Amino acid sequence: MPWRCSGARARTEHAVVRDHFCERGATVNDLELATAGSDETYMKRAVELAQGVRTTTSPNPWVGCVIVSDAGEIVGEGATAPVGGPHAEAAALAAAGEAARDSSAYVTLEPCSHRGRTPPCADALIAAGVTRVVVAIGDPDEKVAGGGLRALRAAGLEVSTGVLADKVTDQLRPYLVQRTRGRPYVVLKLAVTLDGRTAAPDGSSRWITGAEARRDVHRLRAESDAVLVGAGTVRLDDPELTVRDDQGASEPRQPLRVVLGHAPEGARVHPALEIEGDLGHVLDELGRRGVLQLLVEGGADVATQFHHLGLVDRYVLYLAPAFLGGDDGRPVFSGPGVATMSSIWRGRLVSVRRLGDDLRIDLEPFTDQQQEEKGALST
Ligand code: AOF
Ligand code: ZN
Repeated sequence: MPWRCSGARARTEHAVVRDHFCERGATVNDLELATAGSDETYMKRAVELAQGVRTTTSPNPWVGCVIVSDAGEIVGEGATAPVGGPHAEAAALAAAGEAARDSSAYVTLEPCSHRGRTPPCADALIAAGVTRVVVAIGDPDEKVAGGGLRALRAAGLEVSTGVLADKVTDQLRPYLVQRTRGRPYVVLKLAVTLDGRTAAPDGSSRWITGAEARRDVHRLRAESDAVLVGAGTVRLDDPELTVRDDQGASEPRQPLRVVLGHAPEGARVHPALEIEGDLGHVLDELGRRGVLQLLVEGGADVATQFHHLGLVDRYVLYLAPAFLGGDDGRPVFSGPGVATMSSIWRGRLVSVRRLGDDLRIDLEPFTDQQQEEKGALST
């Protein structure tokens, strides 16, 4: 029996699409096709809003929120402001004003329940008269950790979780890693020729990749809270490690510059945190300082240490269509690698993108579970 268009209360449906189909005398199947996943549609918008503030909220998470009226109309949108400013929900509620009454809120991360630098978002949603809250993932921060969802439910709001959870888990990974592991999410960046070299025999490495790939590196730095190099790289390359725009001007928010070892006086990397010792402790210290994402930029010794200790969460390789053409150029890693094929390190290919004439290849280590599954398949 066809679904009746008129009078059907469809809080989670996209009313605009629904009306469009109703006018055309659509049947239930058409309607289901058109409206299915509309929770996803609003959450997708919230994810987009969060992405827009990716580089400005740290050490807070980049969160997006959309307020949707009972009629399915978006009446308010918001994203996390820089530290000390309103959270995503507060911004979206402010934009919605009175229209937030009886609405649904779509938030990428569980609303907070604590009074930190700003009042609790769960309370703000309740006070504004929101009746349903759709959340992608929980907030592992110990100040929240389920408290936001409990507060909303206790106040009688309907709460759904898990909408676009995988997408948001990916999007917020550095935040989630730092809050659960106490250490930053580690990105190892390598710029390499196709014959696997990072510098010529004389140490010169400017530039292996083209302008577009270098711009991308600046974006990678902009989303990182700290950039780390070894003291050797400081002596050899004298890098500045700042985030610059296309005109070469410094961006207002700069990552913490970290040198493993001592950076000579007068080096362009100053002011920098000079730190030595066990890399695990270095990461603990950076985690304590609120570093969510650490970008490791070189050189070979540092890359090798991070790699061998299994401390890299993501490998970003910029591959230039060029050869140094011998075995005397600088390799990606230093010292002995694995002795035999059965010990080879293989990563999971996350993405391959073309940037001008170069390629950007992202790899992740396999998780323990993925390793086990692979092992089971190959035996
Ligand atoms: C939300 N919505 O948009 C964000 C949240 O110091 P505060 O008061 O700014 O609180 C920071 C904590 O709030 C942060 O560690 C995380 O648990 C949460 N972030 N929560 O409801 C947001 N950015
Ligand atoms: Zn909040």
